[in-house]
Amino acid sequence: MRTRLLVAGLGATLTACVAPPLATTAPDGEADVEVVATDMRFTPDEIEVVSRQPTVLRFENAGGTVHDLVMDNGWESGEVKPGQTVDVALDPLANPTIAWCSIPGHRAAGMELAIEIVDG
Ligand SMILES: [Cu+2]
Repeated sequence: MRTRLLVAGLGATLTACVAPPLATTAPDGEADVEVVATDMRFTPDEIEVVSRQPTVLRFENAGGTVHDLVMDNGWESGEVKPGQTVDVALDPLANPTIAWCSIPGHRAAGMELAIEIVDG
């Protein structure tokens, strides 16, 4: 499987690539959707993405502990430290799904994010 995570800073060097980089980068450009993680929820707890389009999700951790986002298709944001904001590229999605925080206990405590699909 292709590596989807890059350390902050590498993203800028990849902008010349033909395919959009699937990368976690420091926020610099436009994000399509924004989610703020606190302890223990995502705000909003539901987002909409355009069907079959790549989406840039700005993920801010305003909580006091590490959080992340994962999906059952194997996608993961990587850990985001308290106070850190990253832009993460979501794979194109065709069906609604749920993302959640994989830190032990966090999903059970409420850290789920519903992802709804809208037509472009
Ligand atoms: Cu968490």
